[in-house]
Parts: sequence; structure tokens; C-alpha cells
Amino acid sequence: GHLRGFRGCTVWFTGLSGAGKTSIAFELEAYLIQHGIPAYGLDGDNMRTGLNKDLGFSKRDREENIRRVAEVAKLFADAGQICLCSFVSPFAEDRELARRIHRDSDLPFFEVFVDTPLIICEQRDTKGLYQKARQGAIKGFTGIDQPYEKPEHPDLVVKTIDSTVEESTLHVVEMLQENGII
Ligand code: GGZ
Repeated sequence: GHLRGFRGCTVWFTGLSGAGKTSIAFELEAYLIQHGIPAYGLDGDNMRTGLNKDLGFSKRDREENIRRVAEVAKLFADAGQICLCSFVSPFAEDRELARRIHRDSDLPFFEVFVDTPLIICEQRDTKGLYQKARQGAIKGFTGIDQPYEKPEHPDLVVKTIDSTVEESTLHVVEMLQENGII
């Protein structure tokens, strides 16, 4: 793409809490910036503390969270950025809405399933949230007492068990290259 310039798009990472979505997105953001490609990451940390701070984790609130994030991502993509979205986004219909919001504006959208088994996420339990969910201190935790609907036709599946963050990131880079984005 150097001749026609960089084309904006959205890369949507979905997976359980602790699957590694944000780690891969962060590494990818660094890679892209190093190569002169504008990229920006959205995740719960920068969306749920600001624009979406009125939202919790009910099915309805997650749907609204994803809808707003997708609208923001669309604007970043439209402005020529590669927008990296890391959200549990456990419901297939919400992810479909995010895709549709992009499609309606002719912006490329890639769904990346960060496929890390629950047992591994729970073993890692980097924030102690799974333990709290098991004890009942957190209600409606994805994978414990709320469902995670696995993507049926993701653009890419990244298995994190036997690969490093760098290896997983390269798979996403290859996907962007194969699709003429970078
Ligand atoms: C799932 C929860 C919950 C519940 C708090 N269920 O590992 P984390 O901590 O940083 O990622 C999780 C994050 C999920 O926010 P999202 O905006 O990605 O969710 S969604 O896309 O479903 O709207 C976790 C923390 O917030 N967290 N409570 N009940 N994750």
C-alpha cells in the first residue's frame, strides 16, 4: 500500500478475560508505529473509564459497550488509523453489529479470536477476578456465570498456549499484509 497510502481498518480482538487480547494489541500497536503506520488501541481501560463509565456487565450493557466502541473504532478507521479493539465481546450478535457498523461505511473489519482456554485464563488469573467470580463476589463473569460465544467464522484464530506474544502478533501482521492493509 505505499502508492495509495495507508488504509484505515479495525482489528477486533475477542476472547475471555486474561486470554491475551490487550497484550497482543499492544505489541501490534508498537510494531505498526515502528513501521510508520498509524495505530491506536481501544480497550476496557480507556473506554470503560470514560465514554462508557455508565455501563456495567449485563448483557444489555455489554451490547451498548460494544456498539459505542464500534462507532468510535469506525471513526478512527475512517481517519486512516488501524484501530485495535480489545474487548471480551462475548456475544456473537454484538460482534456482528460491530462488523456491520464498519461494513456500512466500507471500512475493513477483522475479527481475531484470541483462543485461550478458560482453564488457562483461570490459572493465570492476573487480576484475581476469576477467584472472585468463583467465590460469587463478582456476578455475571464471562466464562463462569455468563456465556462466551466462540466466533464461528473469525478472520483469524490466535492460539496463545504454545506461542509468545510476538509470534501471535506476527500472525495478525500477516493477516493485514494478505488483505492489502499494510
Ligand atoms: C467479564 C469483567 C467483568 C465481568 C469486570 N465479565 O481481564 P480484564 O478484566 O481486564 O478484562 C475484563 C474486562 C471486560 O471488559 P470489556 O469491556 O472487554 O467487556 S465486554 O466486551 O463484554 O463489554 C475484566 C473486567 O473487565 N471485568 N467484570 N463480569 N469481565
